[in-house]
Amino acid sequence: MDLWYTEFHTPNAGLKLKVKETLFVGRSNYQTIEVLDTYEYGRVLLLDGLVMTSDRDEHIYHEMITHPALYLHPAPKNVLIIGGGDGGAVREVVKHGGVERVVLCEIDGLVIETCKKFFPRVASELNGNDRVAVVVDDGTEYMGRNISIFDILIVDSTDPIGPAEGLFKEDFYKKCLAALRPDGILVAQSESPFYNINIIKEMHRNLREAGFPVINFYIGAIPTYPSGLWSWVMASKKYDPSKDFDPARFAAHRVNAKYFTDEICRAAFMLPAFFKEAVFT
Ligand code: AG3
Repeated sequence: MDLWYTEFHTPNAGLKLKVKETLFVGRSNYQTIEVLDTYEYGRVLLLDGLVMTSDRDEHIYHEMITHPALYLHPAPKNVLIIGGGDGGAVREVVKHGGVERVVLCEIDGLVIETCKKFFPRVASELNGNDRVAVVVDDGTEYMGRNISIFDILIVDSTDPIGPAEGLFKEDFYKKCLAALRPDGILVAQSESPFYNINIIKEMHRNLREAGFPVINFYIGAIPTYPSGLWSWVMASKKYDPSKDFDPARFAAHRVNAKYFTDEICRAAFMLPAFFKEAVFT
């Protein structure tokens, strides 16, 4: 008998994966955590039934949530990641030799433990790298204790329902601004432009209200996420991806990546007409 997993992206459409085996089901204080072994995408991490990470396409998401900001900032040294308990974003950040310290602040310790066990390639830098600190805490509270410290802050969250709801609000973005150094850069995953353009519009409004003068969205293709078309937002007080990428920095040090290139890095900020119209007019 065939076993299939379905994530509904709307009541009438979704992602369907044929399952070899269910490897783990657990329940933390925050959410249900599951690991499936699938035929097409390898191991898949589900939080509250939604796909977060798959062996086959996680690199796209993790390269795109990290490298653009790490190339835009001229000398990033201190990086904070909120969420991202699978460790994929950490793995990409430490590829930048100039980064001295990466803090991963994930609210759910069981996500970290589960990923270390079932996704060793994704979580590879969560153990034994002395540039990496793993903190199990609420991101907002952690930032409150660390003012004007970070060059880059990455919000690698779930959808804005459940534990991550607050991470899309103006109040949270104000705290991000305070935790960043004056020339720091905030990056957050910003959902599917195809299905969630209203969330994107609201994030844009909330970031502006919180006091970020430079706000740019960018896109990439993630096959296992709703609609396959995904987006991230980059906000700062200073650096602007539409003019401040320095070709010399790309040339001087290249990271080993499978999706990200310096060309992708510029192209990703070129937005489809419907996106621009909905968010900026
Ligand atoms: N972060 C974004 C996941 C959003 C996917 N949404 C969905 N499947 N409905 C995932 C964490 C990866 N480090």
